[in-house]
Amino acid sequence: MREVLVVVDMQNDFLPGGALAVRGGDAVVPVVNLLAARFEHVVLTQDWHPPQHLSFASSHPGRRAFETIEAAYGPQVLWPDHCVQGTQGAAFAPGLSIAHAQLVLRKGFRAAIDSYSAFCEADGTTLTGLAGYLRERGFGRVVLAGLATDFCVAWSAVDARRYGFEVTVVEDACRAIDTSGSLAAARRRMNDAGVTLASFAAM
Ligand code: VGL
Ligand code: ZN
Repeated sequence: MREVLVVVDMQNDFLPGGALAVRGGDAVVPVVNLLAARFEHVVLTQDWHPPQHLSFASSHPGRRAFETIEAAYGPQVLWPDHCVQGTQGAAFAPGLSIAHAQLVLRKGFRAAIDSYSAFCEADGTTLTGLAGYLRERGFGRVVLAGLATDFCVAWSAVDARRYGFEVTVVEDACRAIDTSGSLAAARRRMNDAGVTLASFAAM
């Protein structure tokens, strides 16, 4: 079966020192590079928000980061401002070395809709076009790595199953934010969706 590696949000703001730092985010850069070298086909995703994005706590006076609000489409976790379009924080990690990546897919660019998933935005209906792209190119299996395990990786993995792909998440090529039990919940949702959780050594 033709397979593609999707590398999720390996951006400065998710590394230590960044606006929404993921613990150990820097440690997975070399692992992701090694993993990517084994794949002929690689897609990179890039979280890409306009200033004053709905997911930013700063857009909601009186609210703080990591609180949850009720958006028009359902619950939305509020984050520090991160991955603002065109900023250094939104740029790929300097150590990321995947020159052969074939597509960079940006997501979260609509002011009023977040998008953890690389396939479908948080309103549950707005598609990014990735499923169509991967299908047209004949891929049957999607392998995922990157940041963060419990948000963009997990949502992308579950959606990839929903759109009919075989899915493997390389857990040690990912790191989690883990707020309010989000990692345990994400692993449960991935298991229930039929996502295979693997280690780099098993790849
Ligand atoms: C992400 C929270 C907000 C991620 C993106 O890449 O997992 N998490 N935006
Ligand atoms: Zn984001």
